[in-house]
Amino acid sequence: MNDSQQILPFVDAHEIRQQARLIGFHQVGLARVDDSTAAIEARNAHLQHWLDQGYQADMAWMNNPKRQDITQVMPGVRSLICVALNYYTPHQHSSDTNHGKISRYGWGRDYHRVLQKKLKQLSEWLRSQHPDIQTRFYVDTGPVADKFWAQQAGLGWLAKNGNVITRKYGSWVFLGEILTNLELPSDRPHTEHCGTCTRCLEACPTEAIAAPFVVDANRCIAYHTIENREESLPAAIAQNLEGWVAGCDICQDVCPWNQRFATETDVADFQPYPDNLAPPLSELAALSDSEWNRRFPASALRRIKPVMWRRNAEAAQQSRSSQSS
Ligand code: B12
Ligand code: SF4
Ligand code: SF4
Repeated sequence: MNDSQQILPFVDAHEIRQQARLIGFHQVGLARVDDSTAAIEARNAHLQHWLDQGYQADMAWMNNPKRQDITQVMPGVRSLICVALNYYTPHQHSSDTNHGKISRYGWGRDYHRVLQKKLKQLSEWLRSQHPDIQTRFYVDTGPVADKFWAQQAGLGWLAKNGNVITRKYGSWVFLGEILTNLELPSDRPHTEHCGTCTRCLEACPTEAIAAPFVVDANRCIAYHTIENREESLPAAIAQNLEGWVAGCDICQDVCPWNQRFATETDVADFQPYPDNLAPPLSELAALSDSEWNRRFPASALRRIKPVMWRRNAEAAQQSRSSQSS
């Protein structure tokens, strides 16, 4: 008898789903690692191609070989419990050109904290079922392909705009997962439903969607405003910011699935901090360290340091004024 046979009788998949929902996750799905072998190979080939093209820009951590081999992340992993949490609120971005645009993912409390707290609860419950059960959980916090596993576990599909779209909430969901040594029954991988649509490719102001499903970070406003630590932004980005100073939601805003299925979240933590909805560009261009601390408590936007806010806001101001002159 192997370990999993000893463990299996103590937790059934139905109970796991029920527990995940009780904790507040909006979607939950299961993926067994050995059911995903062919998909993992195809995914790794795509990822390797993406890396070979240099589409990771300065995100050298994307080269970590563990990202291509989940068993290096957790030896003995057999299954993943994948979860999604809806973060949509009906607020809209300001159309005033004196205001900067902050993308929805950063409006409220840091999603890493919100999901980690819930994943910890689910993990602890799982481990309490049997002493041999092992778990590790991630929310964009390790070399795990959150989108790939979400698709394998049937939560949604990897869409042409580079995001996972769910049928229930569109792409306004954060993804996380628990890795476990439990052998769980796989859900069916989600089928793809972009069809012939190309709205996101056409709407991207910097042509960052190099081909359907493939985002080139070098050309993506989200990458440059959040991850790029250089003193100035490349001209092709700076001139096309369209007011975005922290991330970019354009390719999600235009998506028909989001236009039809976005639903307000019940997670109070994702309600926007008031200062994040229509921040004057002039304020951001002069943001001091202490003001940065005050404005972004427990926020994913702390990844954007004060000097980056000033750089982004100045570039957005300049592109606005050159467009109006
Ligand atoms: C690197 C990264 C980025 C990079 C690169 C973006 C990207 N799409 O990969 C940058 C900094 C640009 C970025 C931006 C954003 N990100 Co980000 N990011 C990640 C991260 C850390 C890794 C993603 C990854 O592996 N990319 C590498 C490429 C190769 O992977 P891929 O998109 O899965 O590529 C697949 C396809 O290209 C496919 N493929 C390639 N060729 C072909 C051809 C065909 C025919 C087919 C079918 C498929 C196919 O195969 C590849 C491998 O599976 C994840 C967290 C995580 N740990 O997974 C978050 C994550 C993807 N980001 C997230 C978010 C919210 C964002 C932003 C929306 C934030 C914002 N508002 O600004 C933007 C969206 C930009 C966009 N259009 O994608 C969420 C997405 C949630 C969701 N619903 O999908 C994630 C999952 C974090 C989380 N845990 O919630 N991000
Ligand atoms: S996030 Fe913005 S810049 Fe990046 S691919 Fe989407 S529309 Fe283009
Ligand atoms: S806009 Fe169209 S092509 Fe792009 S992700 Fe949405 S459905 Fe897919």
